[in-house]
Amino acid sequence: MIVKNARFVQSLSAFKPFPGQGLPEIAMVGKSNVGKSSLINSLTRNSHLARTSSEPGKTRLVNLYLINEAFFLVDLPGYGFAKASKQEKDTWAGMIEGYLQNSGNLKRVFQLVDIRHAPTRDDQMMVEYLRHYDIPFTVVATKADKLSRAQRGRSIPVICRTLAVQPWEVLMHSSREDLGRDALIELIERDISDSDTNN
Ligand SMILES: Nc1nc2c(ncn2[C@@H]2O[C@H](COP(=O)(O)OP(=O)(O)O)[C@@H](O)[C@H]2O)c(=O)[nH]1
Ligand SMILES: [Mg+2]
Repeated sequence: MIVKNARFVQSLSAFKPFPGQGLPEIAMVGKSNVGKSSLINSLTRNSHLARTSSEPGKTRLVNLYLINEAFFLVDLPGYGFAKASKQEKDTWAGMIEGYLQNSGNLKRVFQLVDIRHAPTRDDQMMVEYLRHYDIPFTVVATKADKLSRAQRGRSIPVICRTLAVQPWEVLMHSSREDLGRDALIELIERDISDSDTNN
């Protein structure tokens, strides 16, 4: 698949109908600062599409990006931002859950974890949630450029163990080195063409 065009459609602070709703959706979830917005930019090869920040806790909305007028990439608020108040955390959790429960056409979640660190309790809870609701997901180990090949090889089993996933359910990615993009694009392509044949 070639990404011919990608555009921001809307930010939602609570789930409600949006233009284009009904097209397949692929959503990014993960801790604040793990690289969700950067992944959207990498997938679309547009470094200015989704706002990235070195400061955690910036995306407080559900941001919808329409790709090739055919499907949405959805940037969800990051969880696990230590400095947020309890009330803010509840609001974010509510937004993530509101989206995941209400999206009628969610094909897959990319569950992002930083390849350098063992997944947190929040990551584990998120994965348990996805499993519980039978939402297909793929774990994306982000920022792979920060580790050597040998270090990467050691960190994948830790991620697998902590999240109880198989090695083939984890894809490495780097926005800096354009690593792993093709595999993720292929996955998206499969997900959205499956939805064509099911309709
Ligand atoms: N080295 C490296 N840095 C990354 C990568 N992806 C994201 N970052 C950096 O991590 C920070 C957070 O990224 P962002 O996409 O805003 O994370 P988000 O909060 O999950 O949306 C930014 O400073 C990015 O430049 C990557 O693949 N490699
Ligand atoms: Mg972001």
